[in-house]
Amino acid sequence: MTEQRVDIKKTLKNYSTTVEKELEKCFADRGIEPRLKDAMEYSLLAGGKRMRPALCLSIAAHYGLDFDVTVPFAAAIELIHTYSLIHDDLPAMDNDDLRRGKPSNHKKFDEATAILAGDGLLTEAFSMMLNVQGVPAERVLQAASVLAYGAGPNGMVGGQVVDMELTGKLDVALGELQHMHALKTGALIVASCLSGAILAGAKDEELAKVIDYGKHLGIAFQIADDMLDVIGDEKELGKPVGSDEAQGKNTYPSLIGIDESRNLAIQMASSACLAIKDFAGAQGEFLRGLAAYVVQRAC
Ligand code: GRG
Repeated sequence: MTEQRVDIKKTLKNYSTTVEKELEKCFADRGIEPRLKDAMEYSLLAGGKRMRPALCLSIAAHYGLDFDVTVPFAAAIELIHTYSLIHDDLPAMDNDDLRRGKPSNHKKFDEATAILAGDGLLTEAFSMMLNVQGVPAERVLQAASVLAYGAGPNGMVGGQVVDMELTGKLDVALGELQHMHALKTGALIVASCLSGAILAGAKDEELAKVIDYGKHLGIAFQIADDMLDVIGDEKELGKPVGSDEAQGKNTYPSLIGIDESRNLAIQMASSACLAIKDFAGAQGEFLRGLAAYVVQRAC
């Protein structure tokens, strides 16, 4: 986990700039109701890290696919991520007033608009994916289907339901927490990785490596996110430190303590790196560096 020839922050920024340009075009000149367009763009262009599209782009590039071909698909993943954040902040869910340091979508607009902005983003994402040009149609269909699985009832939406069930519950087991996060946070990260490999036509044995990488990265990312809420980085979190505890959330630090959380995060990032140990070249370095970086943010 120590190689650092690729500047991870700079590379992530480059990916994010590329994706951002695509996101800015998504809803332009389409005759969409101005309030809905404003609400979708308010959250979509609010400065996220764009980590999930970067994973898709980098893995597709590792297997030889041009960025130009992958960018619309990768950007579509960010639409799904943005929808999930808008709905997660709603009063019926986490009831958060802030996201990325700004009023959450329903605070800036209203609840109904926020629900519809999320719906619009999710629907548009699948339209963007299915319209990808430059790769065989069966790969596009398979990649979009992977995203539907990761974002849907067997993935992120299912994880959100488990999260609601566990919130405020006492004596939650570590296994229950891990299951919840594997679905809520991990499934979209895995799907971002896997879809990039599928679009590029990677072989089955390669797909297994990519899934393994994504699963471990997802856990490392979630533990780091939980730790930031405790050790404090409001700039990174975009919401007050201690929000998880205030909401009765079970987190890695609340279950196993901060030191054990740190150890587990480092272990998960190492396992992610191990899964793609044979990825040579700049993308391999970036992907391993990213695994180390998500943990370093919180250590
Ligand atoms: C409402 C269906 C539905 C799902 C919501 C992803 C999710 C499920 C909720 C987000 C809540 C949350 C804080 C989860 C912890 C990990 C996480 C996904 C953090 C946000 O992702 P980042 O750090 O965000 O990639 P940016 O702002 O960089 O895009």
